[in-house]
Amino acid sequence: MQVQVAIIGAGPAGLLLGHSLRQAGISCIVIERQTRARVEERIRAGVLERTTTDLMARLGLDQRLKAEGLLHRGLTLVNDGRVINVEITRHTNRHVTVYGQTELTRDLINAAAERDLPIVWEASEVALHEVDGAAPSVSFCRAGAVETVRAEMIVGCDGFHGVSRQAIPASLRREFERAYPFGWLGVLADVPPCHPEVVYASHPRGFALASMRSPTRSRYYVQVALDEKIEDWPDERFWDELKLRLGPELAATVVTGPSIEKSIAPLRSFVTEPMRHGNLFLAGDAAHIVPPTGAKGLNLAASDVTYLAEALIGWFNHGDSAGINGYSDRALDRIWKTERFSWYLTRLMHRFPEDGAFERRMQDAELDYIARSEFAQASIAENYVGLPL
Ligand code: RFL
Ligand code: PHB
Repeated sequence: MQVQVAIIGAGPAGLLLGHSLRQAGISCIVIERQTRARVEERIRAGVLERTTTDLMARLGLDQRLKAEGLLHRGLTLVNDGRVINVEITRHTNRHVTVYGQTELTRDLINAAAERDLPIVWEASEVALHEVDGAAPSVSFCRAGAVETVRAEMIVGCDGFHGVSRQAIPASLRREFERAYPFGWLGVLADVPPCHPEVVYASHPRGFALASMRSPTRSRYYVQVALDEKIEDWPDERFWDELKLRLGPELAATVVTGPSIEKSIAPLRSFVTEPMRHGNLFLAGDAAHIVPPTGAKGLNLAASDVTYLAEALIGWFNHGDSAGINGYSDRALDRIWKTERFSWYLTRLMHRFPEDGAFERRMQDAELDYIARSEFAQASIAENYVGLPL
């Protein structure tokens, strides 16, 4: 098989890129390791920036997003029970949209067949060949047989644990990493959200987050130590801990119910440079990870794709190499600023085991400053809605 672009990974990055290229008449294929069911059921992000919703609109795939997405014009910070409202729309004239990554992924997968975007599911042993040579290709194993796709360009959208990043020689790669000494225990439940906005709460017992998927489905998280086990967190313990950390005002409106999903995710900041090597490009979590505190991971994947689609369309449809040559620098410029915001909000809102009394006072002083300063709130709002492309 021969295509112009072979895309590895059917997460948001791979699917958004595939649809963007097909819309411009470029032939491509998406090669995914998991089953379709597994990809569709992964519970992850929930907050979409304009960059992401605009991309869905340009693809003409935002009907359900427009109908079911919840517009959020503010976010709420809580410091030990004290509530701070950050009015996103007043400061930025923009909003964010709450719409599950699960739903976005489903919309993209459902539209793939009618838009002539082939997706290979359950491809094992995916391997990249000659990424900086004249005949790049991707091989994989499906139903016991080895298949090869020849492509002019290969894009690695295979997430943090994927294989594409390793196809860039280690001597040419620079990796930057910060692993945090805690994770998030997340719970999904069919109960109405406790608050109309997303809540980020700092508390002596650790961070907590209140979010939602719909008016009847809530998503909550609490900071936990990395060695915590799911089995030690029956629903009742989770709800008690969450309410304590959100503080009395918000705890009063928490409706509890049986969890329908419960998982622990570690927190990490990571960037690899450059994001291009020869005919191989990286996009999304394959190239960078942010801790989820700013709700930026999926949105960064969408902004990478916006840049990369433009670059590849320039190359294939107009013979212009400026976009593909500039892609890595252009994407990294926005990635580093978004890494900064996610790291900052993580540092501000969590309890770090290594912190002493001084660091605790710094967190309190900063949160008090934010509570009283329009300028500080405007800066948080500006970053939360997403920096311009
Ligand atoms: P994905 O979604 O990880 O998709 C990669 C795909 O590649 C496949 N794959 C392979 N395929 C073929 N061969 C291989 N060797 C392969 N290895 C892997 C995988 O099966 C998968 O289908 O990466 P992508 O597309 O770059 O998308 C990134 C986002 O998924 C991620 O950044 C967000 O989920 C992060 N995130 C959030 N982002 C936001 O913007 N807003 C949020 O509110 C938000 N909340 C979150 C989050 C991530 C979380 N977790 C679990 C890490 C909350 C959590 C708890
Ligand atoms: C979510 O709804 O899952 C969510 C919201 C905000 C975040 C992270 C996750 O910062």
